Amino acid sequence: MSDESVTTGRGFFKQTAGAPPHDWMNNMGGSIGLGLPLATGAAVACPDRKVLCLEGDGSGMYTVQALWTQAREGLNVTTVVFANHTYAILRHELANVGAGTPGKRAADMLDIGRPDLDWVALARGMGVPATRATTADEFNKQLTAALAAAGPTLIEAVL
Ligand SMILES: Cc1ncc(C[n+]2csc(CCOP(=O)(O)OP(=O)(O)O)c2C)c(N)n1
Ligand SMILES: [Mg+2]
Repeated sequence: MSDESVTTGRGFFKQTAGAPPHDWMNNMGGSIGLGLPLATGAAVACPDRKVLCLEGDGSGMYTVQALWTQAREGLNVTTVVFANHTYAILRHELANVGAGTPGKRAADMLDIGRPDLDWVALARGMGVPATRATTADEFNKQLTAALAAAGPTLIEAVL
């Protein structure tokens, strides 16, 4: 597991406590952009193991080119991008300091929509097969297929 899921991921430890044995790698500092290259390196180091990368959409854009490396090297990585079209954690931080409801200019600094990123197109454009899940049922089917596939895959999980 390469976990850079940021606000989506806070509950995953409890939910995966009884899962088959796995290693869980998190960002040890605060600098985002680690998730995709970390997954890439893990797949190079352990070609016999599946790597699942849990990735925030904002964080993923910092190092999106890692997908191309995964395609070129045929690496066994499934990336799930949590597409909430925002830097959600920074919105929470703004609220936590008591700054109130952000105005338009502040909100624009925290939102990464307009245009929304098309993660399926981004991945395919770098040679990584990709699908979009808009329901939990679609996600379950796509994740099952992705984990069974050899080589890199990406699922855009629309939140
Ligand atoms: C290199 C770097 N640039 C900027 C930041 C500030 N920062 C912290 S979290 C974050 C946004 C994360 O957004 P996303 O990955 O979409 O996760 P979400 O909060 O939406 O769950 C940013 C820009 C940082 N920590 N590191
Ligand atoms: Mg986000």
